[in-house]
Amino acid sequence: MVDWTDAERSIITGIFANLDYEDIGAKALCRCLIVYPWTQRYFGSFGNLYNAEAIKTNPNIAAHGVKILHGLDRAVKNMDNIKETYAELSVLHSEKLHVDPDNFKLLSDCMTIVIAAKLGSAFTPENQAAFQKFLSVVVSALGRQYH
Ligand code: HNI
Repeated sequence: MVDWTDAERSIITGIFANLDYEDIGAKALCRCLIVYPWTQRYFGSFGNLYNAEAIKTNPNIAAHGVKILHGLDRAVKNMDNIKETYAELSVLHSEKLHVDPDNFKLLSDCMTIVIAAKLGSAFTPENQAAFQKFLSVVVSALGRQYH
C-alpha cells in the first residue's frame, strides 16, 4: 500500500477540486495523440485524427479526455485503495482494448504538462511531486492486470 502524507492528500484533492475537466481532459488526450502518434491506433473509431488540428477539434476525443479524467476521480476518492479501484479498468484496457501499458505513462506525462501550463507558478515543485506520485500509482494500478 502507498503511504500518503496529509500534505500530499490535500494537494491532490485540491488540484482535482479546481480542475476544469472539459479543458484539461481534452487537452491531455490530444497532446498524447499528437506527441505520441502511435497512441492514435486505439481510437480508430473516433473519426478524423488526420493531423493535429483534426485531433484538437475532434469532439469524440475531447469527450473521451473528460471520461479519462473522471476515471481519475475514482483514484482521488480511493487514495488508499487505488489498486483495487482500478482492477476492472485494468482488465478492460488489457484484455478488451489491448492498450499497451507503456501508454499510461505517456498520457500521465501529458496530463502533468497540461496542468502545469494551466496552473503556472501555482504548480510548485511540491505540487508536482504529489501529483506525479499520484499518477504513478494510477499507472501502476492500471498495468496490474496485464500478464
Ligand atoms: Ni482509457 C476507455 C480511463 C489511459 C484507451 N479509459 C476508458 C474508460 C475509462 C478510461 C474510465 C471508459 C471505460 C468504460 O467504458 O467502462 N484510460 C483511463 C485512465 C487512463 C487511461 C484513467 C490513464 C490515466 N486509455 C488510456 C490510454 C489509452 C486508452 C493511455 C490509449 C492510448 N481507454 C482507451 C480506449 C477506451 C478507453 C480505446 C475505449 C474507448 C471507447 O469508447 O471505445
